[in-house]
This record gives sequence, C-alpha cells and structure tokens, in this order.
Amino acid sequence: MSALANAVREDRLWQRHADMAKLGGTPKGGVNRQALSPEDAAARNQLAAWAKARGFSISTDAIGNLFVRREGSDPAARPVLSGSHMDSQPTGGRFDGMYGVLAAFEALEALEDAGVTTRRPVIAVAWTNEEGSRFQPGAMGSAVFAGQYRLDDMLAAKDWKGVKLADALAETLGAAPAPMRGGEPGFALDYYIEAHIEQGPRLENASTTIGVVTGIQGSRRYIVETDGEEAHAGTTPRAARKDAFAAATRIAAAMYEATTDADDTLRFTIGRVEVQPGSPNTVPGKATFTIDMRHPQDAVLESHEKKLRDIVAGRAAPCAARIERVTAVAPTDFDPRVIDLVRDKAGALGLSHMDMPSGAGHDAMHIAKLCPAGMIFVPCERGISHNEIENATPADLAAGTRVLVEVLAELANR
Ligand code: HGY
Ligand code: MN
Ligand code: MN
Repeated sequence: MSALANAVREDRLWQRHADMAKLGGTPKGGVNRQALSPEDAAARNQLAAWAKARGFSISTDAIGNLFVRREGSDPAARPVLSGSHMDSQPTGGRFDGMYGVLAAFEALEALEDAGVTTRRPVIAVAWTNEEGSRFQPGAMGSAVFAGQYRLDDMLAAKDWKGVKLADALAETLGAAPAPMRGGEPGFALDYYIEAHIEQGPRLENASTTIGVVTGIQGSRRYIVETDGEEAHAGTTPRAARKDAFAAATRIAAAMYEATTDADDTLRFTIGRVEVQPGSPNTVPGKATFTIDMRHPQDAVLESHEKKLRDIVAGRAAPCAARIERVTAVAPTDFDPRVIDLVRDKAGALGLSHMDMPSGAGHDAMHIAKLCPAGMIFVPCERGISHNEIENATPADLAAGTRVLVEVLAELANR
C-alpha cells in the first residue's frame, strides 16, 4: 500500500463519525440533524474546528455550502472537489452523507500527513440540504452551486411549519460563521468525487468492498393536494361530504396500482401526509401528500407522470385536487475517466470492487453537470439506510477513503 493510502487512519475516521453522531444523536443511535437546524450548525462548527486545527482554510457561500480547502502548489489551478452532506433524515443514520464529508476531510489529512504536494487545491465540501426532508427540494446546495436551481427560489422555500429557508440559513450561518464567498454560489472545478455508503444491499450480498458507481437513476418529486369541505363528522351524510382525505386515499391507491411494474424497477413512495384541520370529528377539508418517484429511464418517469396526472384529474370528485411537480432530475451517467480511475485505484489497493448504478440520489448528480464526476460506494449493513440502525464497518469506511485519496491525488496532479 502506498504511503498516502497508509496515511488514512481508520481509527481517526471512525472516531470522527462517533463525534459527529453526537450532534443530533437519537436514543436509537441514529441522528436527527435536519438541514439548517441547530444540530446542523453544530456539525458545521465541528468540521470547521477540525479544519482550522490542520491549517486548512474554510469558506461558505450564499446557500451555505461549507468548503474546506488544502492549498496546491498552483493556487490558481481549478480545484478538485470531494464531499457530500451533513444534514440527515429525521430518523437518519450516522453514515448517510457524513461519510462522504469525513472521507474527504480524512483524505486532506492523509495528504498532509504523507507530505504529498498536489498541483491543484483539493477541497472537501459539505453541501447544504441534500436530504430535502425539511426543505424541498433536496440536493439543494449542490444544485444551486451547479446553476440548476435559482438561489432566490431556494431562499424562499418554506419548511412544513412555514419557516423560510433564508431565515433558517441566516440563523445557521450566525451560529456557525465562516468567511463568505461573494456572489452567486459556484466556481470552476476540475473533477468531483463523492464517497457514500451504498444505501442498498448489493455490495454486502456480493461480499464486495468498493462500488465503482456508474451513474444515478432519475428522480421526480411531487406534491398532491386535495380540497374538500370541512363538515361535522356526526351529522354530515356520506352523500353530502367532500372528504379531502377520502379523495387523497382514492388517488393514492390508484397511484400505487399504476406504478406497480413487473420487474420491480420503478420506485414510488408517498412519504409524508398531512390532513387538515386534523380533528377527529371534523371531515377533512384539505389533504396533502408527497410523491418521490425514481427510475433509470427518464421516458418511464415521463410516462408515469402522465398516469399520475390522469389519476388526480379522474379520482378527486367531489373534491378538487392538483398535483405539482417539485423536482425532476434526469438520470446521471458519470464520466468514464472517473469510473475507470476509481476502478483502477480499488484494484491497485487489492480491494474487491464492482461497477454499479446508484438507486439513491446524491449531490454528484448536479455537480456532474459542471465537471467530470464519479462516486465511490462502501457497503452498509443489510443495505439499510434512512433508518437509525444504519451501520457500516470502520474497515470499509477506511478502504473507501483510501481509494478516494488515491483518486484525488492523481486528479490533483494532472
Ligand atoms: O433520497 C435520496 O436518494 C438521498 O438519500 N437523499
Ligand atoms: Mn446521502
Ligand atoms: Mn439520504
């Protein structure tokens, strides 16, 4: 193993995960560190403190992406960037996103400890609001950075309690201050690599350590709203009711039916439902639910979107209903040069590896529109993620980081 790969320290990397897992830690051993929450601010401060202790510079941008920079011999050269996200699901795991940020930081430390000079600066990044569970859409910070979403639109987004993202961001940057990069988010990059747990069972089932990620499936998100009429639960006959939840359940049942495909490739999830006024003895006047739909082919997503729209139009009566598309991210193919480099470095390190697509969305799907990008997966226990029992091993996390640092060192000297 090279001195550089050897400089990756499994114990240090594992301890940093344990330290970060305390920030928003839940009784079941997971994390609730939602975007732009006090827990998110605490994680930002922790990363900044570790960065400062190593002499790396930090900066942030107008959507709150946090950058940790290790200088290269040519400070004007386009940097190589690696990272992921520190925000989590409400009942999330301690590795989803955080691994990619800490692997990138560990790579900077390994470069430093091994005394490796790179021509290009190498930057670790924590993207703002990848999960999109508090504020929609997800992968927000990376999408604004890549010019996919307008900054002002994102600042105007509201969470489920009506809190504006701009206000939560101001509070977070106030609690976790960092030098602000002027202007719109975004700067020229040479390459981007993201390390992440697989969030599925394929690597573990294949007893394989490294996933050489070839791309990310397409994803679309929607909000469905049904509008009826609030009425007394005891006195209002069924025939006179405009029950918004009854309409929502008719629509949802038809959608589950319409998205059941023979080869179980299409992913359809209703993850959040709200009923108003939410009183046991008042017929609901309004219901809202989210849709998350994914498939490797955009044409399949497009054809199913038409089915969803037809169902909303045809099943709502006697209520009204509407469906709004919140995001549509086309399938991403990563750059073959990056895919090949990840595969070569995994092989050179003697690590078992396999090419595979990503079922989960990642910030890399947006950054791949800016520069050649790729991802490195490591296994997670039983493929479970978006669950507090999410788990990984110190050895696998370190193995993925060794591949990452070798890839970064090669790209930063090209
Ligand atoms: O939803 C996703 O695919 C990602 O894990 N946030
Ligand atoms: Mn993630
Ligand atoms: Mn996630």
